[in-house]
Amino acid sequence: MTSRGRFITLEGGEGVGKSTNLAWVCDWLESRDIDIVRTREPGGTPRAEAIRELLLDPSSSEPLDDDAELLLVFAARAQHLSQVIRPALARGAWVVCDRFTDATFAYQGGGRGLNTARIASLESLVQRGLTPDLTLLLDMPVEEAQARLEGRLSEQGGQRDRFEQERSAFFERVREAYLARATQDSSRIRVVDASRALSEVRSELEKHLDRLLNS
Ligand code: Z5A
Repeated sequence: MTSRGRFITLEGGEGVGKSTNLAWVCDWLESRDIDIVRTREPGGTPRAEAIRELLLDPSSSEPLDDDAELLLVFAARAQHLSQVIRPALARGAWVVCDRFTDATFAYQGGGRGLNTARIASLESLVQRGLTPDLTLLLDMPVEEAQARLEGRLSEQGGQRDRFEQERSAFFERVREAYLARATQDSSRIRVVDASRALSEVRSELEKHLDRLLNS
């Protein structure tokens, strides 16, 4: 019988280096002959990507209700779990996902101030006990991360999405909520200081990946 694959998520506020390090994590695993599925939230399937567009669209004149935002995040997640994550894990692949439910507790719970018990009940409804095996939480001061993001925007252009248009206080609450969650679940969520040089960040990521690989 094929053993279930592992589920790894990368988390953190905007601009902390999730995309940059996710690519490196995938290369690291592939170089060890691990079958991986690289994906992201919100999104990961055509229908879930359509929900992502709705969530990130900064242009709409109609404000998005906070509860509608929360339900859309979980609707996308239900689709992603059934079409991509569960089948991949069942066939023994490792899933590497850019953000997952910790982001909902951080953004909708911390950032928007929604009741975390309600988020937890949607989590159990949609996930039915499935949680990541390892979460790498990239953490750094909000101002420094925003400066990195500014650098990327001025190099590559592009418009700020609906979340990126929030003020610093929102991202401070997001960061606090992430760190509080890491304290509650310290065996799964590993906090990595993302303000350091990439080589140092990666040697710490490698330590956590090695531990998971050998567990
Ligand atoms: N959201 C939500 O509200 N609820 C949920 O449940 C979920 C998501 C799942 C989309 O996420 C939005 O969805 C997100 C929360 C919400 N909004 N926000 N904000 P996303 O992941 O697509 O968007 P993002 O956080 O804005 O990602 P990002 O802007 O792509 O940032 P990043 O991936 O963390 O950073 P990066 O692109 O890898 O790095 C930024 C720059 O820094 C880049 O130029 C790098 O080359 C540079 N960099 C990276 N690391 C380093 C180091 N160590 N040194 C120097 N420079 C570095």
